[in-house]
Order: sequence, then structure tokens, then C-alpha cells
Amino acid sequence: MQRILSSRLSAHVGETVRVAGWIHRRRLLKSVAFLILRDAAGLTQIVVSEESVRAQLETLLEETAVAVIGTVIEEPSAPGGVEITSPVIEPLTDPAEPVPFDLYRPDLRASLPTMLDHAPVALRHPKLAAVHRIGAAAVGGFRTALEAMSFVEIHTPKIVGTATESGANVFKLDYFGRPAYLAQSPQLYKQIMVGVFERVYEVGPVFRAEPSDTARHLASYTSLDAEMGFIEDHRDVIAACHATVAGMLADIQAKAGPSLELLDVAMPALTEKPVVVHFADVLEMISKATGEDVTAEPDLAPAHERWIGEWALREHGSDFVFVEGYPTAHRAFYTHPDPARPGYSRAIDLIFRGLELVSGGQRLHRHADYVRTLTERGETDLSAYAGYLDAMRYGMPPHGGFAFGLERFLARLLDVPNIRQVTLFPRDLHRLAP
Ligand code: AMO
Repeated sequence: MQRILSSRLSAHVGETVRVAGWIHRRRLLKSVAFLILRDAAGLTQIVVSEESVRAQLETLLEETAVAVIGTVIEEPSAPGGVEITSPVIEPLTDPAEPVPFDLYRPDLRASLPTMLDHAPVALRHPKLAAVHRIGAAAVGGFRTALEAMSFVEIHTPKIVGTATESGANVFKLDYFGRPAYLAQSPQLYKQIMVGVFERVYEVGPVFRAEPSDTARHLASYTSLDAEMGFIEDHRDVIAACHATVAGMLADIQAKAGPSLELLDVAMPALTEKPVVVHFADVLEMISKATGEDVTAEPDLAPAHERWIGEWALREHGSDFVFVEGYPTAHRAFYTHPDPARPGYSRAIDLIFRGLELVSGGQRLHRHADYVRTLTERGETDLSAYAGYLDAMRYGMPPHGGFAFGLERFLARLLDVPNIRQVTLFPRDLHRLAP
């Protein structure tokens, strides 16, 4: 007999069906017992009146995987408006051991470390699972939006010979006796691939040996990268990034509606045109507003990001604000300076609800500029960059791109204080399992 998912049962009233899932909860009342079955689509109420089936249910603990054959009847008070009666229960595994938490309660009552230690079971909680359904929809939206703009998906090596973002936070490894690193980003490869496809994107893991314990840094996160050629300047990158955010939000709403509802998510406000403010103006505004002169700061501190996030919401009704023009010296070597404003660059960040979500901007594209910049930054041996520099040597158009951290996006979207709450199996200073 074909298995029917919980969400489809209402189309089978009066029929005998087979359902399968996990025992979410047992309610053993005096006269009757209920088995609440959980499958990928939701919950099903199964009414157990027969003595022998009840005795069997008493031996089967929560989270045992079972199949049930029974009759579907209408029951307005049950999930989906139907329930199953006269069940025959077939355990699909040995009876489970007692689980460390009550997964049937509306919220998982456990500390974050306990939840993470028991992630394989904790993630079955409908609210935790909902987080990652929203994540899946966000990634789907990222792909759809970029494909619609003619970006081509690529997959680049995660074991690399050069650090891309900075030398400090790379994981070193032994590569057949040679030193190698885990990729901190697909930066160099996505730029190289602009020379092939003009527009490329990648979804994949990246690795940062973050030495400190913060609520917004992981040692491994999912990077959503894009890179595009033949741009005028970084404003073209902002436009593409803004359209990508719109696509992600649209797909989340279209594909993860029930999860958004379960988690009571307030969808962010995105204005039709991007809100853009220059780095120097941000510091100017903050100095004016707080009375503390921060105009000489080389970067935005977390408190500054929060400030500009609140400003964007107050002044423009937007949960997103692009900051352009970060000081060149504080950005990666591939950053394109702003020819009109010495010291400032065409680098951008996108701040989402007060947290940096995206970095990007226009890149250098002339071979000579790379040689000069790398040398000025103290790189003595450019052979590590040979392939990358070849791409620049043989005709690279003006180009730029951006990268989102998926977990950061989810943390702000779902308004959780710690990025680990929205990461499937977080990796940090202290955690390597599960
Ligand atoms: P950057 O290093 O700023 O830029 O990273 C881009 C985005 O990735 C997220 N992120 C992180 N998320 C979780 N844990 C971390 N340790 C972590 N580090 C970064 C943030 C950040 O905005 N190559 C450039 C991108 C580009 O210019 O295209 C880069 O990697 O959301």
C-alpha cells in the first residue's frame, strides 16, 4: 500500500491508508489512547481504542519510526481536520530509547549547548526543522534570482594553496606533504571564472579559523557568492545584490510559509530601490548623533552597524542598508579604490537589521594593479597567485561581486541572538561534533 503524507490525508476520508513517520507523542488516557505521528509534512492524530494495540503503543517510545494502516475520518479538532482510526501499528525499528527532550512540546526546553550536543534529535523538533526549511528556501531564492540574471553556478576547490581574505584565520592542512589551506572563500576562483562566463555564483562551505567565541562567527559557514563582469562600478554590484535579496525573500515567502508562521517571523522590509550610504557619512552621522568623534575609524564596529541599521529603518523604512566606500587599506587586496576619493574604495557591505550580512564591491582588474597591490601589502612570492594573476594578465573586464553568510542571514531574519541557533551542525573553537 502506498504511503500517504499527513498533508494529503484530507483527500482520503473514508479510505484505508498507510502512513509512516515518528511517534511524536503518545497520550494514554483512560478510555482511549492517541498516537500523534510526525512526518516530513506535519502531524497526524491516530486514535487507538483496541486493547491489544494500546498495549503495543505502551511499549513504543516517542521517536520510534513506525508505519500505520488505518481508516481516515473527519475530525475538525485534529491536525488537518482528519484523524486515523482502527490502526495497525508496524514498528520500523527497534523501540527507541527515551529521547533527551520532549520533542512534542511547543518549544524545546534545553540550553543551547545541550541542544547542539544532541543536534541529531533536537533538529527533529518542528521549530528547529522550520529554521532549516527557511534556509533551504533562501538558498533556492538565491539561485533563482541569480539564474534569472544569467549567472552560471560554479563549484570551486575548497582545498587551496593561498589565503584569500587574510593570512590570520586560515586552517592549515597537510596536503600530501605540502602545506595547504581550507578555502576562506571562493574569491579568487569566482573572479577567474568571470573571465569564462562573465557572471557566476556559488553556494558552498567556507572555512575561517576564528580564534574568538562570538555570537556571529563560525569556523565553517555557508557562503553565497556571486561575481559579475563588465560593470560600471560597485553600484552595479549593489543593484544585483539588492535584486538577489528580493529574490531570496520572495522564495522564502512562497516556499516556507508554514515555517515562517510556526516561528512567527516578521518578514523584513526591503525598499524597491536600495538604500545606500557612504562609509564616511555613516561615521559623520554617528559622531553627530552620539557626540563622540568616530570619523577617523577605519571600519564599522558592531555598534556602528547597529546604529546605521536603526537609521535605515527610521529614515527609509528599510531593514537593509548598503554602506559603500570603506577605506581601501582595511579591505582585501583585490578591492578597487575609489578614483574620486583617495583612501576610500568601491567596497560595499550590506547591513541587515544592524549586522553585516554581505561584503563585496568592485575589484581590481588590471594585472599591474594586482602586482603592485600585492607587493605593497608585503607579498614577496607572487607565485602563490600565479593562476589568479594569469586571469588578470589575459584580459579581465571591470568586475565585482558579493558574498552572503547564510547563517548570518537566518540569524537576523529569525531574530536569534546566537548564530549557532540557526546552524545545522556548528563548528567553532570548542565544537567539532556532532
Ligand atoms: P567576508 O569575509 O566579509 O567577505 O565574508 C562575507 C560574509 O560572510 C559572512 N561571514 C561569516 N559568517 C559566519 N561566520 C564567520 N566566521 C563569517 N565570516 C564572514 C558574513 C560576511 O558578510 N570574499 C569576500 C566577499 C566578496 O567580496 O565577494 C568575503 O569573503 O555575512
